[in-house]
Amino acid sequence: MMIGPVPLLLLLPILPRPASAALLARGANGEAFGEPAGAPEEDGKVLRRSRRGWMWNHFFLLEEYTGTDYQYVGKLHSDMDKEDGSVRYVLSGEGAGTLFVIDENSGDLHATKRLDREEKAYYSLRAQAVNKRTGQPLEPETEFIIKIHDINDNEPKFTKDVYTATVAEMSDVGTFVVKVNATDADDATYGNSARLVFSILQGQPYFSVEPNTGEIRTALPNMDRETREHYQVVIQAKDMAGQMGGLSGTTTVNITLTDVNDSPPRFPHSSYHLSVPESAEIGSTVGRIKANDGDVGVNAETRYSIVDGDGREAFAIATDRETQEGVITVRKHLDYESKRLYTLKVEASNTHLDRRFLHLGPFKDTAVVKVSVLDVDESPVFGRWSYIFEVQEDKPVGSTIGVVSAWDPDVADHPIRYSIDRHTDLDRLFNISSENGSIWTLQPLDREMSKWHNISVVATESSNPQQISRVPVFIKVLDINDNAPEFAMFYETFVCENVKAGQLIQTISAVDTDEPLIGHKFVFTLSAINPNFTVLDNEGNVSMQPFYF
Ligand SMILES: *[C@@H]1O[C@H](CO)[C@@H](O)[C@H](O)[C@H]1NC(C)=O
Ligand SMILES: *[C@@H]1O[C@H](CO)[C@@H](O)[C@H](O)[C@H]1NC(C)=O
Ligand SMILES: CC(=O)N[C@H]1CO[C@H](CO)[C@@H](O)[C@@H]1O
Repeated sequence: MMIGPVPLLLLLPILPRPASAALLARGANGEAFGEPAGAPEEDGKVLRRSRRGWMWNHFFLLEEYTGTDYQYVGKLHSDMDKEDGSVRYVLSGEGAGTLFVIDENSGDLHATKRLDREEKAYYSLRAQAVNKRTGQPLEPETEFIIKIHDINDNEPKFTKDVYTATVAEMSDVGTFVVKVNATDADDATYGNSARLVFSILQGQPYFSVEPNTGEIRTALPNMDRETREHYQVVIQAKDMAGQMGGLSGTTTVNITLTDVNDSPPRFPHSSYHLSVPESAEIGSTVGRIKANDGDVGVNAETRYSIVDGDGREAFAIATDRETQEGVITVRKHLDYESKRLYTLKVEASNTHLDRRFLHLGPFKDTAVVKVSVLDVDESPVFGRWSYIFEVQEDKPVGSTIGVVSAWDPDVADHPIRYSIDRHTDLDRLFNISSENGSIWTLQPLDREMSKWHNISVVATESSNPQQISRVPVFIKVLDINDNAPEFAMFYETFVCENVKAGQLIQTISAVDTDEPLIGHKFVFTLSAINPNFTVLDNEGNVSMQPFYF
């Protein structure tokens, strides 16, 4: 950190001062600077001012002196001093007697300690020449300044130990990435101790640093994130304007290339083969295919579509946002027996295109997807959703009332067996031919007992009893007039002996269980002819039979 001592004491003039002081100073190197015009210079001897009003009151002292002796600062001399030993020099002010000591006889000024400019750059002191004998001042006190001269004892320091920065891949050469900053505690106004120059120690040829500003820029064209994403760049700052012997500091800059859409989606295979059972429900997934995209995020977003093929109607494709896969689904019912293989031409295309990189495209790709429909052992199919049969109630037992039919939709076309679900025909009124599906009665039917017999017929594949279908069979029993009218009740009629002719003595009604339930018309006649009574039909809904004498 410290460089060797360079004993150098300078003597400089400052602005004219209208004083009568006559104290002169001479620098440690014996040279005088800024001597007013016309001032004679005698090498090795104290300079005398040629003109009153000029004051030599600046000393310069190198910081970080490491010598064993006191560092010589300079010499004070009063022109009242005839060098006869009668003058004593007295020092006061900052550090007087501690940091700085004066030889009271010769006026030689020394620094007792190592001084650090970065701690304190100026010391303000006063000196006076007094008569040794009388103690009287020979002239007014004189102020002077000791300026601590900078040496390059501070290395450059970056404001951050580690910088992180990003820059888009494929950026043009010279694209700004980040600016690094370094400071140097040394005196920037003097010499080159604080003049920094940046250079790149690691990170070439990808990046460069501007020597004076610390701006890091890209240095290589077509830097591809998909090839390499992270770079560690080491930047050095060196003072002394980068010259030999300067001090240096380094910092690390972690640079990440950000993604641009420079990679098109590409199917890894030109054709795919998927299969789906014919029983697959609409909307169910057939399979997934994926076009690879080297980019990330929105730059890898891909949309899939079916652009051609005989399966355009039967299948659909959508994008899984998470995985960027194309998901093929069933769009309509499939039937192995009618079509067993579909072909789809699927296109994958990027959704976020970057105009600057379209020449790296096309940003889409196609693949052929063949979808095989797999045969599924399907249950028998009835010719109708339901059957309605009508049967007259007086049909003899064993009469066929209807035929149902079902078949196996599979290619194998296995024979079908029919049966009646006995839970729907607990009284065993019906039977069915297991071979031909014809249904007949096992018992007489009575509409007046039950007008409907709703049963369920089961069709089973003879080769696979698991394949079962059912169909409802509604059997309607039709009415025939198989019931005689009956009197609604037993009638016993009493007639008074003095009853008058034409007087109503009894109303009679009848019922019939055949259809219709109400509204039957009955004809009433007297079975025993007795001229003393008559029956009158009043043609009402309910038949009434008045008796007359
Ligand atoms: C159906 O099969 C039954 C015996 O199971 C038979 O009596 C009937 O004649 C057959 N009907 C037809 C239309 O073949
Ligand atoms: C049978 O089906 C017919 C027609 O659907 C319906 O009117 C009737 O109520 C049903 N009978 C029974 C007992 O379910
Ligand atoms: C058949 C019958 O009973 N006829 C009777 C009708 O009424 C007359 C008069 O009351 C009787 O004399 C009949 O016998």
